[in-house]
Amino acid sequence: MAQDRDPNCLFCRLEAREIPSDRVYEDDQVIVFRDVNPRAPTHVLAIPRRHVPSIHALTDSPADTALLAALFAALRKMVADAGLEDGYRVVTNVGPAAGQSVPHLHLHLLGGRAMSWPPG
Ligand code: DGP
Repeated sequence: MAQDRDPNCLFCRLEAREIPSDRVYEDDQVIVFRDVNPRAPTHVLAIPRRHVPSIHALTDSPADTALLAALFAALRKMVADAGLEDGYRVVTNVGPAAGQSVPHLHLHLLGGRAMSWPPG
């Protein structure tokens, strides 16, 4: 299993409240907080409490399968809270070539404006 916490990881530090954030949801596996640099009227990030570098590091284990389900379930709650049922986008950048700047798995939820495709 992956190391539970990386003391040098920004999002592990945010999870531990060493770094403040605007937390909008939490449960035993997942926290959701507002992105510091929002790209849409609603822009939150769902992260696992334990350190996972990206979805690429996940396995087929029951624990990882449950973690993915928990991340999406948390975002679905945010969709309902923000009234985004008409449309929204969920993005996870994996690796530097895709623009991942924080190496701790996070799902972006963006909504509240029209979105174009493809992303840059
Ligand atoms: P990505 O580029 O996919 O790795 O997205 C990382 C996101 O994390 C980016 O949209 C900005 C956000 N972010 C970076 N540092 C912080 C922080 O300290 N607090 C919060 N709330 N968001 C952060």
